[in-house]
Amino acid sequence: MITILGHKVVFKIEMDSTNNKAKELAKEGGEEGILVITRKQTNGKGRLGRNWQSPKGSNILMSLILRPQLQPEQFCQLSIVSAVTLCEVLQDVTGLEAKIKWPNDIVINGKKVCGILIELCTDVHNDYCAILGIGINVNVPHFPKSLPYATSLYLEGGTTYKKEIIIEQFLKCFEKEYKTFQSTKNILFLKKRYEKNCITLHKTVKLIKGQDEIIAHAYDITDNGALCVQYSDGSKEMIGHGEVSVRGLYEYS
Ligand code: BT5
Repeated sequence: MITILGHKVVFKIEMDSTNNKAKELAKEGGEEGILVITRKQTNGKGRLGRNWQSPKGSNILMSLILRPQLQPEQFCQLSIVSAVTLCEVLQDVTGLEAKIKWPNDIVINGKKVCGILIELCTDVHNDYCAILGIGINVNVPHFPKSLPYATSLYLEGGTTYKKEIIIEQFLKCFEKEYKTFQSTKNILFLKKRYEKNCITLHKTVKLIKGQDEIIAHAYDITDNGALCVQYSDGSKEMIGHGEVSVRGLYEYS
């Protein structure tokens, strides 16, 4: 039963970014669970200053205001909780083999179908909020040449999908996982499900940090969601979200 998430929906046909709008509302004191949705973004944002492109109408573009009872440094684990939930919801709704590319891209057949962007902000009372932004390519029939590694549910499944059903399912399932996460304060409760669906684990990957690229073997994720890698000289490192980009050697970036 949905009790909090999506209890109030703010919809506008066009926005610069649903994350920006949700952040603006949160800063003014907007309560937990407000869902911001649009049909078109003029300045859709990805992580690390990248952009998110989406043609009008065919896709899900949404952001949730969250006010978790957590330390700010635990907020990034929300991306793991949301990635597992989204991956499973997309599998259930479409029957397609959705998978997670660490930390939180959802891919199908090696191409990206969904991106997640979590941003932190403080409101007028200096309380922390997290903005959970989600872009899902649902019914888009083709992508520009600049996005060779993007795909949509339509392209993979050969049929159109109802966006409302995906959103509803996600809110219902995420609310449950979000509550558990707040009570346990770590991602142990869904680590096995993350591992089962993660295409990065137990693979040789390329780590990209600025201009530097280094090959490593991804052998585990920590209880906080960091990726454990081992280099060819045997040394090991834990990679946190947002520190580097991780790419498979053969699949998309
Ligand atoms: C993400 O960033 O994947 C997070 C994307 C979050 C988008 C949502 S939409 C609703 C909410 N409001 C916002 O303003 N943002 C959130 P990142 O991992 O940095 O991936 C960005 C990269 O993915 C880009 O540099 C492109 O290469 C690629 N890309 C852009 N648009 C794409 C699309 N529609 N499908 C697949 N890949 C895309």
